[in-house]
Amino acid sequence: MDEPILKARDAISRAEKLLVFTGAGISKESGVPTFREADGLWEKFKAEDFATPDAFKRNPREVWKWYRERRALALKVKPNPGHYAVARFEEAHEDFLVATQNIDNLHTRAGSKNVIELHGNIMHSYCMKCSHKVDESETELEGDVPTCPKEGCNGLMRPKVVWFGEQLDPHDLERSFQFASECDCCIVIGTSGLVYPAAQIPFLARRNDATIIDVNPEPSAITPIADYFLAGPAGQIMPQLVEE
Ligand code: BV8
Ligand code: ZN
Repeated sequence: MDEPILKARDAISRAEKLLVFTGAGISKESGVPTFREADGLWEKFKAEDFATPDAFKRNPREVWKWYRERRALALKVKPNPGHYAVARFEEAHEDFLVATQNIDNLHTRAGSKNVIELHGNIMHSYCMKCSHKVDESETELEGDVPTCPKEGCNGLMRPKVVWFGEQLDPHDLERSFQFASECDCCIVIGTSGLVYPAAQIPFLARRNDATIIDVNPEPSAITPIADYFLAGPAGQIMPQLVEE
């Protein structure tokens, strides 16, 4: 086993407060596309046309179609060894948090309990008029642009995700920032580290002198502050970090 992997494993096993911060790369080996790579979603679709409040106002039908397709894919795929390794850390560390930018629900399906979904969850929707929430993995909403199932409301439903220009849930963000500012080890997995405010998380951990471990086949915006850059796919690297 490589020296950096052994050292990273040691830092993880010694950590009293362990934070895992993930992005699209951890789900790539499950078959969920990333965003900013050559074969990523933003190569085919413009973020401004699908992932902004304006895009939804202009063309709710197209936006819904896009999210339904992505939801169907997220339901079809399975967590991979990277997600399972993260869930194993939680068994060994009492003070533990996963802060994910992913909306695919795969951390929860892999058994992680303490998860903050910074950008929402594609399995849920809510009414733009009365905020009524629906879990689509249980009830499929009908119509090209579904309307609120609550009697008499008729408001438009939207996916429960955070679009560009929208505020993240202030409570979730504050909790992640607080945890990052206090942790002694932060594992960053599969993110380009370009989307803010989420990308602040590893920098807050660094400021607290936490050991930063970056798992990614390519260097990212986080790599310059990493103590250990473990180059490779999460599904291969992460299981090597789990203590037997
Ligand atoms: C806000 C959810 C304020 C829905 C997403 C200029 C400068 C700085 C900031 C800004 C700016 N202009 C605008 C902003 C703000 C903007 C922002 O950060 N823009 C950036 C891009 C310039 N942020 C916002 O708008 C945020 N809100 O600021 O609100 C506010 C305040 C008050 C009141 C009102 C508003 C909201 C951002 C949320 C955006 N939502 N999507 C959906 O998915 O449909 S963003 C999208 O990017 C995804 O959610 C994703 O989670 C996120 C991050 O991407 P990554 O996960 O990192 O994915 P990426 O493709 O980039 O990278 C993949 C990585 O994986 C690569 O490094 C690759 O090498 C690696 N990889 C590949 N294979 C593997 C692997 N790693 C491991 N294993 C592998 N096998
Ligand atoms: Zn409603």
